[in-house]
Amino acid sequence: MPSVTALTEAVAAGKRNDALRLTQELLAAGIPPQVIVETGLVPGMSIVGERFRKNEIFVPEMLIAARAMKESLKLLEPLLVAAGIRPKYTAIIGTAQGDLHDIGKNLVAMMWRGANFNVIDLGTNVSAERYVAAAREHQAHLVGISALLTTTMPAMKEAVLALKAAGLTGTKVVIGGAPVTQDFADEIGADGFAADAGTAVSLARRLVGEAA
Ligand code: B1M
Repeated sequence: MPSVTALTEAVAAGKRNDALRLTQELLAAGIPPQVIVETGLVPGMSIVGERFRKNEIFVPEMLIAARAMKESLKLLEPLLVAAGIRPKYTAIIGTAQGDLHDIGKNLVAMMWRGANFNVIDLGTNVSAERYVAAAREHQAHLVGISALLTTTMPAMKEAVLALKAAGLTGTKVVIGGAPVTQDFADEIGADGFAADAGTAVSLARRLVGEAA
């Protein structure tokens, strides 16, 4: 009998062929796709996030793990869609207006997907109005804003203020990026700050009311 724990370990180690094979075996053994995602893939990416946060692994290992997760998801996604199963939480993410840096933002998006969030990526140079419109349209539980330039931190503030002024009571705002700090998050009224992609996952889970 294949084990979901083996799948978790394959994802965490970035072994994509093993991840694919184990997913096939689990499906053949009758394990529902949602159970494979929740008990196999998500814990695998949680391990990756935690190791990254502790500087035990770096960006390349994280990308390799994500690739293993994607191999497995390729098999699972059509089955989940056919069964009408969608992730419980939706997150919007983008880089602040005027800012074209997207490597960190993409890592956070990838890790949120690994935590089974439905992530809508607005890309870079995102205006306050676009964050608000997307949060409203998708009834987002989270909006994530990334900034890498000190000169785009005011745009981040503008976006947070606009999201708060829009009265989207079910939407929490998370900010991050190299020049951003917890003090800045407190100052502009963001609901949370994460220093890295691993922490962004535990923060997101906490903010939507799931155990971190
Ligand atoms: Co730019 N750049 N850059 N750059 N660039 C920096 C950021 C800079 C620090 C370099 C330097 O001067 N030492 C500097 C900013 C100085 C400052 O404002 N304090 C700088 C500058 C000045 C500029 C330009 C103005 C240069 C110019 O044209 N004169 C220009 C601006 C363009 C613009 O945005 N309008 C510019 C352009 C570029 C490139 C296009 C060439 C390229 C970006 C390519 C791309 O992103 N697709 C680039 C790059 C690559 C960098 C450096 C070298 C690397 C950034 C990066 O990707 N880091 C950077 C110097 C450096 O950091 N060493 C630099 C890796 C990434 C994984 O880390 O993004 O911090 P990071 O993400 C982390 C965390 O911050 C966190 O999690 C991630 C993973 O742990 N995180 C979040 C990020 N977003 C988060 C969101 C969250 C939570 C956590 O919640 C939503």
